[in-house]
Amino acid sequence: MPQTNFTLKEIREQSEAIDTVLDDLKEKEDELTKICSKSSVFCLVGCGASYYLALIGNSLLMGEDLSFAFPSSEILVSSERIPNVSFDTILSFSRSGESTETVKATKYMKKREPEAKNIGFTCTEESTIQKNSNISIISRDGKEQSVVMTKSFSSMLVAIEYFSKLNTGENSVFKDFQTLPKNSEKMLKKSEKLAKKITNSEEKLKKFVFLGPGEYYGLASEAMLAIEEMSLSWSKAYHPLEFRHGPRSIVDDETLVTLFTPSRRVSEHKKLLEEVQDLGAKTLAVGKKSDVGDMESSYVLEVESEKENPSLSLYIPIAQFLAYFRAVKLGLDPDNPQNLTKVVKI
Ligand code: F1P
Repeated sequence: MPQTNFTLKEIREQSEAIDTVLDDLKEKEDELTKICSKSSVFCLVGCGASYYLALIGNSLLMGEDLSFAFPSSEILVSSERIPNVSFDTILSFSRSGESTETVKATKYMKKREPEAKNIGFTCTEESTIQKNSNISIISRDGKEQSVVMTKSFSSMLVAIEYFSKLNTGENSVFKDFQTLPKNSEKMLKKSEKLAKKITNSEEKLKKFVFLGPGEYYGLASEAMLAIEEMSLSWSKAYHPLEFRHGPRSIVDDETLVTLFTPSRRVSEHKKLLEEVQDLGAKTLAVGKKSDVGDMESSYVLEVESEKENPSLSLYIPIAQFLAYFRAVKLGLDPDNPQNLTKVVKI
């Protein structure tokens, strides 16, 4: 069994990374609020896991303003398909702050919209994304050795959640996040324990499906990517009720279907999970006790939070731990994922 170290260590460190990024957000809250007060049309860009951050941010901002999220490469390859609107705020997501496509996409959008404000979300000080932005939110403790994004993802996720709350006009948002680091610590312990249990008891599993509606779809997509990158396993992400329209064909007793459950339309999601179980799949319901507590599911992970809408950073560790422990069980090395580099420079 290969000796792996920093990926697991960094997954376990994400509550500290969240705590630190909250300090940066609090420090910049006034400046960010000023930008939000003048923002109405957002463009969000990122690559890989950072594109999934853009997807989550897009869903959160769309409730309040007009928002569009693009894989950075699409800004470059399909620029004629960019909606003909006047973007006033560009959000660039990049752990490294150096992914060529995100650097170029941001430059393209700023050229197209010279008046637009650009906010960089990164883990890397003095990076190109940071230097080129009007203001940047830096998750200093999100900086990691792991090729696969782990604590960088969850801490940058908190940053876009915080920003989207500021954008609703809510002021002094910091108080809404004060219990998050503690709840994150609790979730890390619960998630690691459950991931080990599933990995060790469900030997037959070969396929992993992650389901999430709205802002949870970006989360499901990141869960899918973590499984693919670390364990080289078959993995997919869908909006939950889309699963009936074809993808359910793959379900069998070698499939684990994970549902990231918001506190909305719970009964419909509960029914879907029961249908999937009837097809022979193992299921994992992740959500607040009030939503998943009575769900018919092979496994349930109750999210520790007193909030109506808990931070999505509490939902992702289970997928990261599942990916990690499965990889190690398969004799792979999560610290050196096959075919991947930490930054894609072209
Ligand atoms: C992040 C990213 C990762 C991917 C791989 C290559 O880019 O695309 O999502 O897993 O590690 O880098 P960025 O956030 O640094 O721009």
